[in-house]
Amino acid sequence: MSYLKVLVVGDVSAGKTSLVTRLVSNSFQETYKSTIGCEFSSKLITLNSEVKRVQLWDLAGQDRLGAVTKLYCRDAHGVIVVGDISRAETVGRTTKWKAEVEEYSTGPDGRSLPMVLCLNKCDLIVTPEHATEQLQALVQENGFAGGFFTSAKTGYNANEAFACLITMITKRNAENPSTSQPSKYANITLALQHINRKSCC
Ligand code: G3D
Ligand code: MG
Repeated sequence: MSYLKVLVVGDVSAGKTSLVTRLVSNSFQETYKSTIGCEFSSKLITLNSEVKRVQLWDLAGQDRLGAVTKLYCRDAHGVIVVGDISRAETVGRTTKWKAEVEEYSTGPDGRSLPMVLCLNKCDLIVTPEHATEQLQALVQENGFAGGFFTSAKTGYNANEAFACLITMITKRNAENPSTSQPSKYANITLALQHINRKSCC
C-alpha cells in the first residue's frame, strides 16, 4: 500500500493537534497535552479504488521548526499550515511557516510542496468580511493550493481542507510521470481509521 506524508505546521496552540484528531477520528478533546517534537497519526483513504495511507505529521514548533523536525520535511508530499483566526499574529505567521517548510522540502518534481491554509477556531468568532478577503489574499499572494476557515471543534471544513490538499498532491503526481500515483482524484473516501499515534523526538 502506498502512502502520502502530510505535514501540519503553525504556531503553538493554533489547533494543529486538534485538527489532526478531527481528521483521523472525527472527534475533539477540550484538553490536549502540548505536542513535544512531533507526533504522527495515520488514516486510510480510498483514492480511485486504491487504498492509501496518509501519515499526518503534527510538527510542534514555538517560533520555528526544530533541528530534528526539519528532517521530517524531506520526503513530505503536502502541508497543512494552521493559524488561529482568533489570534491575528498566528495568521500573519502562516506565511513564515510556509516559507520555512519550503526551505527544507521540495516535491519529487523539484517544485514546492502543495500546501493548504487553515484559519482554525472559526467557531470562536463570526467571520468578518475582511477576514474572507484576507484569506483569499493570503492564498493568492503566497501560492497556497487553497484556504479554509476551519474548526477542529465542530469539524467545519476540516475534511474539505484535507480533500483539497490530497487532490492537489494527486494532481501534482499525475503531472509527474516518474511517480506511481494515480492520475485522477475524484473518489476520495474520507471514511477513515485512526491507525496509530506515535511520538517522535
Ligand atoms: P497545537 O497543536 O497547534 O498547539 P492544540 O494546538 O490542538 O493543542 O489546541 C490548542 C488549544 O486550542 C486547545 O485548548 C484546543 O482545545 C483549542 N482548539 C483547537 N482547535 C480549536 C477549534 O477549532 N475551536 C476552538 N474553540 N478551540 C480549539 P486548551 O484550552 O487545551 O489550550
Ligand atoms: Mg500540538
